[in-house]
Amino acid sequence: SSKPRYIETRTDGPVGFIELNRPEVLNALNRVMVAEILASMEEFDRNDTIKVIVLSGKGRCFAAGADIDEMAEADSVEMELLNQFTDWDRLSWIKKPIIGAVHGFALGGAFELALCCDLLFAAEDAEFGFPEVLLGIMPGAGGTVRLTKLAGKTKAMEWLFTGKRILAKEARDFGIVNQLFAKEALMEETARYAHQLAKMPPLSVRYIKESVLKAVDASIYEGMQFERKNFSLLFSSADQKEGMRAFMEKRKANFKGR
Ligand code: CO8
Repeated sequence: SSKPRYIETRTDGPVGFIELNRPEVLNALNRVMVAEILASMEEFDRNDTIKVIVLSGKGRCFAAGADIDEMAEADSVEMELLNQFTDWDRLSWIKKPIIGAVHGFALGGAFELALCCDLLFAAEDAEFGFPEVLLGIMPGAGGTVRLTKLAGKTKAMEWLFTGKRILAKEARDFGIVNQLFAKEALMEETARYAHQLAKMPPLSVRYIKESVLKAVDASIYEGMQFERKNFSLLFSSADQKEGMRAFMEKRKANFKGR
């Protein structure tokens, strides 16, 4: 595949890194960039050696949102025909855990991208928000849905009506962010965590991710039926046999992802 223009990717053992790389406009997400993010996520997802994906931004911030220049003159028929959000739908089919690392701004579409991550780490200077309302629009890539599911209707309305920024500590207190780090330590700590997570039995992690995402969306009954199937399925993996044998033999398990 040809070299992406707006992102940079690299791997370090079992961890695949994707960095938004358009710092001169604060990593504003244009459509090509979103397509590149998706293509690289799918490539990492297919790559057997990669167990965890890390998403971050180069320069001053994670990203200041969708590229406003690109959509300023659009009309609604154009927007409809673009069907740009199919890329975002594909994002929810990525099976491996995605860790977002946010420093500085994560606004608009970039906040939506952060909300698609399975775990979110942030620097103490991180600021999240949906400023769409100030542009006379609203979120379109899941913002009203994911923020409401995560933080509840009360705060979601407040934040979305005004575009008010959510500072790092508040984001952590509302469960939007898993953990905060000093700005200088964010990438190192995120990488360390990703490598630890990569040592977990990959099939367990995969089905846990699927089941949790299902639970966000489904009734308790439906979620539990789904969980039960995944639970049973893990009993035909070699890692289940290895994990339980290792426990009984009082040794460390050696997981293979099969
Ligand atoms: N789009 C295009 N260019 C941008 C964007 C953006 N979202 N954000 C910043 N830039 C550009 C600026 O125009 C500026 O360019 P130049 O140097 O050529 O003038 C450069 O980046 C640096 O930005 P500033 O000079 O503005 O930097 P400041 O530190 O003064 O301000 C802010 C930083 C507060 C983040 C400010 O840049 C800002 O308010 N940006 C826009 C934030 C915003 O409104 N985001 C939401 C966009 S709408 C959206 O995301 C809709 C999502 C729905 C679909 C998702 C599909 C991907």
